[in-house]
Amino acid sequence: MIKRLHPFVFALSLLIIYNSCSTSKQKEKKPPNIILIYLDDLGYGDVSSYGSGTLKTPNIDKISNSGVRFTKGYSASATCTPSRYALLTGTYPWRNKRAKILTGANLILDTLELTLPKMLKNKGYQTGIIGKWHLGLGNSKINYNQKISPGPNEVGFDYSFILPDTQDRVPTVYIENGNVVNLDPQDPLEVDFEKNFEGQPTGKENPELLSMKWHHGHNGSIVNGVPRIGFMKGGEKAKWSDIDMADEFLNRAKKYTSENNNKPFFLFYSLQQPHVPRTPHPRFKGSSGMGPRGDAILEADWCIGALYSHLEENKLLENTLLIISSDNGPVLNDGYYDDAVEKLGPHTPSGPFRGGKYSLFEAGTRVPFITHWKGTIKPQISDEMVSQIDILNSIASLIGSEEKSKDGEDLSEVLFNNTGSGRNELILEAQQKTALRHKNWAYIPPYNGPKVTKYTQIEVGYSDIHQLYNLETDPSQKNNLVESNPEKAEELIERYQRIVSDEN
Ligand code: NG6
Ligand code: CA
Repeated sequence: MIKRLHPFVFALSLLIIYNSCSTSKQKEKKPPNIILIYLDDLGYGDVSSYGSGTLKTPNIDKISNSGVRFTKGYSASATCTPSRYALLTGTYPWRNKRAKILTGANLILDTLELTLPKMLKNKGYQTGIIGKWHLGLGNSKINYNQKISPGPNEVGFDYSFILPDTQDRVPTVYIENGNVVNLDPQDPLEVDFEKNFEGQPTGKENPELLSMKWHHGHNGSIVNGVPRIGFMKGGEKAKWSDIDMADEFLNRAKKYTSENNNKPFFLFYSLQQPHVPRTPHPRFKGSSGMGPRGDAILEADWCIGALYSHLEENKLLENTLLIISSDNGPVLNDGYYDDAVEKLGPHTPSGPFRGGKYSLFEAGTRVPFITHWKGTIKPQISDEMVSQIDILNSIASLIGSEEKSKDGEDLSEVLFNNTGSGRNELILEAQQKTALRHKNWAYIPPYNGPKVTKYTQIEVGYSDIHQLYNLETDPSQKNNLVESNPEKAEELIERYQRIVSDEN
């Protein structure tokens, strides 16, 4: 039996429907919070939803299975600083001669340059970075005992809590908004990358003090039993605890999202794992069966899951866009004896690809790349080519900003709307050398130099001759087609030269 509605009830229902439509429209218009979750040296095959390794990363998988998992997602470079430079500026790193692995260097970003956080700030966002920075600090010799500037806060971040370079480099202290955290003025901090300070133990001279042995490099100052690159003296109270670093960043990231949501926020959550030295908290010890590298990845996976749950509990998930990626491909032994090689077993950090960190081959830059936005992005596996260099322009387009970077493309449809096409071509960088991806093709110009990295034994992709690979039929780059397909080779050489000769 159909009951007739009382006219008042009918009018009220209409009003409720109208209101709920308009609120959902308003909701649609509200710019999303954005969290960029960036790992350090995590390989394509290190995430189990990518289907190639044996390590299990349930938390990243959960996000990847309910978002878009890109199978052709690239970092701009096969090392950290150049990738981070490109991520934040949308500019190819080979345009900036200073964009190479930094050790105690000055800021390589121009404070007038467009950056992702600046663009977001101009659109009313609150912006923060928590974790690894590695883009340099200051513009002359850094004095750690006073406010350090310019740094993240001068290139667009309202808040910064950073690990200045890498976990294996001094100074082993956190810097919050330009100030070394917990620094006692009575115990000033000094840093030098050339020579040691008198009387200070080093990895080279005091092996008896080490809890982790160095394999190559990394034989300077000892902090928490771990020898580092470079020398430091003083700043005792400010030194970080390596095993607590993941919790420190996670807790600050959680706090940031809870305390800054009166405006839309952008958080660059820049994890240190699984870069060396691998120092997972003892509660993860043995969790992977692969030694500290595997355990550090599981720790990172747990942190990502914990942040996700925090967003869920705080009802922030529907209005938060998550992007997960890595700054470069994987490496096993990167300077310490930590069983990464010995305990690897059948796991394949590079996935089906050749090379790894430092390499022009695919595994140098083909990395996990995931976007997630509950209720907006539909679950999907995308084979479109996307690069981290496109994140700035794509987010700009998403939130209605007119600002545009030099080399990025607007891939907002692909990244955030399950439609559209990715890039056709892309220049990749590894240790100041470049190569081209064009559709399914990879082209590497001839380069002189050792074919594998000295200690890590990673194939870097150098050869006396041009290299051409069809990634569709030969993802592991085994068959150089330069002789059998000269027309394609010529086309790609021409395309490559056209892009890299544009130096502006
Ligand atoms: C290299 C280090 C390596 C790592 C890398 C930076 C030596 C011999 N090797 O110079 O261990 O720290 O720099 O890694 O010192 S990155 O991911 O930040 O680019
Ligand atoms: Ca890295």
